[in-house]
Order: sequence, then structure tokens, then C-alpha cells
Amino acid sequence: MLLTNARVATLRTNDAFGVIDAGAVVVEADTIAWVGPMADVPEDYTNRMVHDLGGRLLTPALIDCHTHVVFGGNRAAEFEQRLNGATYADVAKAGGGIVSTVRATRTASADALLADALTRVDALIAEGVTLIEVKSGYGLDLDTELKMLRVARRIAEARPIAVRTSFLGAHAVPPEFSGNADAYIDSVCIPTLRAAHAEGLVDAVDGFCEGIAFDTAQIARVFDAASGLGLPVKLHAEQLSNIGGTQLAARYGALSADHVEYANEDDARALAASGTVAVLLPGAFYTLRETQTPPVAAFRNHGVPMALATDCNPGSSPLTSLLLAMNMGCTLFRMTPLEALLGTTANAAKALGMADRGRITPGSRADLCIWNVSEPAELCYRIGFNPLHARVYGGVL
Ligand code: DI6
Ligand code: FE
Repeated sequence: MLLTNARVATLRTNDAFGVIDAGAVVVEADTIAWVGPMADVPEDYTNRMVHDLGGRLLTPALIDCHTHVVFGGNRAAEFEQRLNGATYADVAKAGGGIVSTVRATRTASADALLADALTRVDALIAEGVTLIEVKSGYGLDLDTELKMLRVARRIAEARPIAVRTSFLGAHAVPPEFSGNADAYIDSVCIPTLRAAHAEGLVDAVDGFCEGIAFDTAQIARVFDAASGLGLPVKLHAEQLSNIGGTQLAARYGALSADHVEYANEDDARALAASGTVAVLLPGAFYTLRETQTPPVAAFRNHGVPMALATDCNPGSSPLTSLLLAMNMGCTLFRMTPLEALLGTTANAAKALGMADRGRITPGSRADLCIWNVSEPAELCYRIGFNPLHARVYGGVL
């Protein structure tokens, strides 16, 4: 396939959009074979199926590198309760919060979980997403964690989208272990990780390192188990306070440290040294009405790669628009449009350990977006508008 007459934002390097005006891209099977000015397309590529893109912008396809799209039920009722004056404690007492999602996820069938997840995945696909990360973490018992991960794998069979799974057994302490987080980690979380890995369900291991979840010593035990299985790690760190999760993630060479609103200059240095991506999640920042923004300038100055994701989940970020996450990354966190686009392409791929995609370069996977805009900044600038014209997934338009 030859895509021609395009404005190609290659993102070849991290310092510019790398735009080629009147550009062309040659796709062979599921791989980009050639990119350059349309006037220079090599002779042997010109007898392809040609698609004239009419001057439209062509970018790498979008990647949502942090989602919890598989879950039961929703939390609209508690959203409403809080806006009618209920406190967080009232909501928790009435059985709300993360525990209510755990309950709904445990009782839902795999088919129902998949059908529900696909409604969210379809919204992402409609904006040009071709790869999502999906976490477990609403089961918190063996059967339900495995059920969630099997459903995550089925998403890639049901839709033209790639899925990377993260085991998030260390997401919350389930009610039956209330006050006994250590016992949960050792007797449920780690054995469940081993079982899920044995079934080929785990691509990475995640945790929630926070005062209201697990401390660094508990997460370190999970990470040691992950290392023993040869699995990469990532971490929800420094979302609501700084308790050392980012430094821990860096020590384990984590793929990413996510949220990181409360990370500091030292944390930025550690992430830069370990090559760990800072994944910023403005949807949760917005929903929780947080005021502490992540240290974007420090990340920028120390050369920490930054990604942006939806964090799609029923509690803190019921967001299914990656374009809106890009807009929020710019407006709320002061990222540049280049940083926002790198954050949902090349750096999102890096956060998932998928070096074969996220840029338009020969040899990269042919996952591409064709947009009804001419400038890359327009993808971040508009709010609630979807300019996707077409999507190429694995070389298929
Ligand atoms: N951080 C969050 O903000 C969510 N999980 C996490 O690790 C909260 C998830 C929920 O409320 O359901
Ligand atoms: Fe999350």
C-alpha cells in the first residue's frame, strides 16, 4: 500500500514533529517500508494500491498505555451522592468506592465484562487508538484476577486492537483482608501472579503504592516475584503523596511510573537514570479535583520521557477519550503539543516496552492515523472534537 499526498508527522526524533510536507508512506504487510517526500517514492513501490490522503495529516496511531477498561458496574451513583453532599466516608459506609467495583467485577460473567469493556474500547478505537494496556486489580482474588486478564486478552480477538496486560493484584486490600495487607500480598497477590503468568496472561506487573493502598516494602515483594518470573514492572506512584514509590520503580528499572503528581526533582533524576517513562494521567487529576500538578518542567529538564493516558476506570477517571487526555495534558499540566503527541505514541510505546511502534520510520509497525487537520497541534487544541478520518492497523486501512 502506498499512502500519498499526506502531511506526515513522523516523530522520527523526540525534538520535533518531523513533518514531511507532500509526503508518502509505503506499507508492506504490517510494516512501514519507506517514508519520504512523495516525489521521491522509489520506482519499485509505485505500482502499489495507492491512497491519496488529500493533504491530510498522517501520524503514528495513538496508544493508551494505562487503562483499567475491564471492570463490573459503574460508580455514577456515588458520583451523584457526593455532589448531593455525601462525604467520602458516607460513600464508603454505603458500600461505595473501589470495593463496590470489586464486588461488581467478582459477580459479573466474563462475557458481560467483555461486552462492557468493548463499549469503552470502541470509543478509544474511534479516536485512532491501536494499542491499549489493560490492568487487572478489581478482582483481588485468584478467580476474578484471572477472569479479568482472560477478558483483557479477548479484547484483541474481538476488535482490531492490540492489548498489553498488567497484573495489578496490589491495587487495594480486599474487604476480607481488611487491616492485613501483608497477608493479602503474600497469600493471595503473589500466588495469583504466578498462576496468571503460568497461563500466559501477564505482560507486566503493576502496583498501587500509596498511603491508602500498599507501602514500598509490600510493593517490593511483588516486584521481586515479578523479577523472578522475568516480567517487567510499572507502578502507580506519588499520586496523592510522596512515599518513595517513584524511587522504588526506578530501582527496579520499571517501564513506567504513573500519576507522579507528588514526584520531586530527585525522583525525576532517578527516572531519567533508569530510563523509566513518567505516565501522566490528567483524567484522574481532573476528576479528583487535585491541585498538585506533576513536575513536568523537572521531567523535561532531566530528559524523563513523558507519556499521557486515560487511566480509564470507574472511580477516579471515567475517561474514554485519549484526545481529551492530550488536551488536558497541555492545558492542566502545561505539556507542549509535541510532548502530548509523543506521550500517546512513541513514549506510550516505550512505557509498554513496545519499541517497534509509535514512530513513522522504516521497520516500524504500520499503525497509523489519518486526521482531518493539517497541524499536529490541532489534535490537542480542540475539545470534544474527533478529527479522525481513518486508521491503519497492522497495515490494514
Ligand atoms: N489510582 C486511582 O486513581 C485508581 N486506581 C489507582 O490505582 C482508583 C480506582 C478506583 O477508584 O476504582
Ligand atoms: Fe490507574
